[in-house]
Amino acid sequence: MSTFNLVDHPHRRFNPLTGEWILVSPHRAKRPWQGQVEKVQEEKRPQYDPKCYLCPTNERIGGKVNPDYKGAYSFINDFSALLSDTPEGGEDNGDLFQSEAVRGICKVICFSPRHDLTVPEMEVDAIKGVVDLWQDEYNELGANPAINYVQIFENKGSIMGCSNPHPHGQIWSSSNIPNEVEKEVVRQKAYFEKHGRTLLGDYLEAEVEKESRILCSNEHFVALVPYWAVWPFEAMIISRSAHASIKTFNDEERLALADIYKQLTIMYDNLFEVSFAYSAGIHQAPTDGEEHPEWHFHMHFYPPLLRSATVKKFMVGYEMLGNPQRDITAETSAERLRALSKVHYKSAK
Ligand code: H2U
Ligand code: ZN
Repeated sequence: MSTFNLVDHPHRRFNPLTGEWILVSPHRAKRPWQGQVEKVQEEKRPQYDPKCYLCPTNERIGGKVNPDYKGAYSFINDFSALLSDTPEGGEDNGDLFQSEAVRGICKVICFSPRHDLTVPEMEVDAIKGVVDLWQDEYNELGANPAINYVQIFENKGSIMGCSNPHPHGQIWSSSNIPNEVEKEVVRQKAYFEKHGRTLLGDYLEAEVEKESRILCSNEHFVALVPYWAVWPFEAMIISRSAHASIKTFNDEERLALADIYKQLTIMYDNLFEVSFAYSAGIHQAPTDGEEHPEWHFHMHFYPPLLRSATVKKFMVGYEMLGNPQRDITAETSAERLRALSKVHYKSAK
């Protein structure tokens, strides 16, 4: 038997942010692939679509009319999952029946008035407008005493259940701290108490040294495929300094976040020459009135595509019952993404 290595042998990797393990089966990535690999023909969208409920001046489903907005624009979701006037309450019937009322405010953010654009095709200055609005929303929603967490996210592509191709994201802010965030609160707090430094600060330092999982970077941010990635081309953007949240980013840092968001999404689009679907979102300090020196700003990208513009990974079987699994290693994914052109495939044509 040969000696163990991460390139050839099945192994599991630990995610220090969540405390969960993921199974890696690199030997399976060597299987021949006989399925589809075709490119998809993407429809060309108009700059303005009179039937789109996110385009400027159009009427939304509930009857409200969008202003003739020129940059990033946000509004209260007409079908909010959380409501600000839910009465306090819940059920506390022993260990088995627990429930609790949740209050919150949900918003939709149009990234651009242009119906035909996506983040990788927008100008960095225009993307900065989105980042500026994220900051304003985090500050404003977070200042509300009823709001203890502000989840900013983007669902992109119909295969992610996104209902409209107009570039947009969402914010769900709530009185409770959601599951994924709570796991990271616990793990980052324990790490900070033990080491006096943020978990992601130390992780980023080690990754920058190793280089093998780094995708791109600028003065204030680094994008990488995390060691513990679950999705085939999962990535994270991590701030070089340990900002607990977007609140303390200055103008230059907001521009740098816009820049790396564009760099990463260009890589993504270029991988299969298709507008790359994903769910992405910011994880940052809860707005529960506590100090959170353990928190380190980061953004997760969870894209489902695996082999081509149409073949995606399914989280099923063992993954639903045991734990997630991947074939291609995080290092191989990083290598493939890094090798791609830095110019968006559409503008290169
Ligand atoms: P997706 O990003 O998943 O497509 O969601 C778009 C959101 O826009 C969705 O949460 C909201 C939906 O409730 N929406 C409105 O607020 N007004 C509308 O007129 C249509 C959609
Ligand atoms: Zn539109």
